[in-house]
Amino acid sequence: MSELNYHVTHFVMSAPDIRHLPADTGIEVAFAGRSNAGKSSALNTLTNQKGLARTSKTPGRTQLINLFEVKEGKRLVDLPGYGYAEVPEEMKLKWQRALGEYLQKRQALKGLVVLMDIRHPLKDLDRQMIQWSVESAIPVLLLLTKADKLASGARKVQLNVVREAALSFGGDIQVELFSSLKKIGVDKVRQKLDSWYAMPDEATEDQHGDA
Ligand SMILES: Nc1nc2c(ncn2[C@@H]2O[C@H](COP(=O)(O)OP(=O)(O)OP(=O)(O)O)[C@@H](O)[C@H]2O)c(=O)[nH]1
Ligand SMILES: [Mg+2]
Repeated sequence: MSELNYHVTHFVMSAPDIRHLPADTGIEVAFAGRSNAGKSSALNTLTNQKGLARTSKTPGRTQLINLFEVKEGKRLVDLPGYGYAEVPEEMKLKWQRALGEYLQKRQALKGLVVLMDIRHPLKDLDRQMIQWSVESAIPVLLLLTKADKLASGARKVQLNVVREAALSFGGDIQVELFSSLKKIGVDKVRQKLDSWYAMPDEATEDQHGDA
């Protein structure tokens, strides 16, 4: 059982870059990954709400930083997917800038969920995301998504391969299997998020409370 009730999560806003986000306080957990990796689906599965985050068969659907609130001061963030080939170069650079900026400047960011299709893990941009997080001392939950696409033997092999590879980054990285379709790994995600949301919130919270 998880501490927080993720089912009550609601949409807050979409922003083209970090300047449009609400005050940089509280705790944010962001979902990042290649376009089509299953980020929006995972958010919907986690919160048990079909239409919370928009999903699509067309990669590159989520082009904005989408913000959701689980509870006051505890937010989930659906980040734009990276690595989609058929997006114009200029747009790609714009997203990548928004993404890099969010990761490097957002103080509220306390945990990053990196989602990778279990059949195509650890592409260059995934590695870059993980590297960024490790350098910024942000813990990472690596999810191997669409685990339902592999038979259970192949699934375990892939999990071990990625766990082994994750060690080389040296940071706080946990690797788990995930499937929105078959609801694999959902409790693991909720437990990890609970632990991140339970982190003490330095200095900011009291100034904004109504106590
Ligand atoms: N088989 C299977 N398909 C999935 C799973 N999760 C997502 N998909 C499918 O993968 C496609 C992309 O899912 P999204 O959740 O929209 O992916 P995304 O990472 O948010 O994509 P962008 O917003 O473009 O970055 C959709 O067609 C989903 O139905 C899963 O667990 N199993
Ligand atoms: Mg999406």
